[in-house]
Amino acid sequence: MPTVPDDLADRIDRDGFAVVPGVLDDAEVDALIAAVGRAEFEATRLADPASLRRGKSVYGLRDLLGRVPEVRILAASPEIRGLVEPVLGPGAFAVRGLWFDKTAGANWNLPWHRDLTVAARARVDAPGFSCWTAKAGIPHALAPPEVLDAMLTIRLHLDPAGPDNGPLRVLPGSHRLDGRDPGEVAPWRARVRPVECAVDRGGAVLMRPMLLHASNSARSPRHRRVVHLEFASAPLPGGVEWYDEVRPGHGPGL
Ligand SMILES: O=C(O)CCC(=O)C(=O)O
Repeated sequence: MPTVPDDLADRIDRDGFAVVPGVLDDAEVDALIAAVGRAEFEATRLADPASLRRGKSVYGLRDLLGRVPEVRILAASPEIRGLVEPVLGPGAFAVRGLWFDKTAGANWNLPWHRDLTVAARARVDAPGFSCWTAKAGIPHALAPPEVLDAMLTIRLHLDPAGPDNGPLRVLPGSHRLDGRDPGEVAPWRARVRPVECAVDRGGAVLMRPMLLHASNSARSPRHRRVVHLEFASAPLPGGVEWYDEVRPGHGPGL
């Protein structure tokens, strides 16, 4: 089990992120690489729209909770609950899973942004939700800030991420909008020094989705595989429903 820092919830509240080493051991990382690798191979073979592509190269997969039973089990495991519950409380549940890789064939970069979308069971034109779209057939919308503020993302690193392979960069504290426009980036860039999240294999980055984050392409591309899990602890407002809800003790194999 990882050592969960006593001040984890305070750090997430203040900085919007925290790096926690040693969440998964080598065998758990190997098992996840194999399980997600199989799902990615299958999605590629079927030209499944859930696979994220750059040219011919696949660099990620959507709906990981629905497609990879091992990830569903992981999201409800004691290791992950031990990180989620201090921040979101015992009623938290996983709502979305994504997979990202960065390779020589798909050496992508991402500009500064916040994660503002949620996946829903169906489109409902409720107040605060906008820009509905379908991603791999799943309805997604921009969500109200109060929904995003109450969420937590855990990015589990299956390869080391360091200065030369495009690690996640964050602007500490930028998750606190204090009424400002979520689209605002320049004032934060001018005021806050970016932090590079170096993470070892098996470590995790916890972050609020509203935290401004970015990543450069890798200087020396090699795998940089990440299982990205999003958690919430309350129903969505206005009759919108989460696309998925994974709790301990429910679902296949748990
Ligand atoms: O893995 C990364 O570098 C960033 C991925 C990400 O933040 C995103 O897609 O929003």
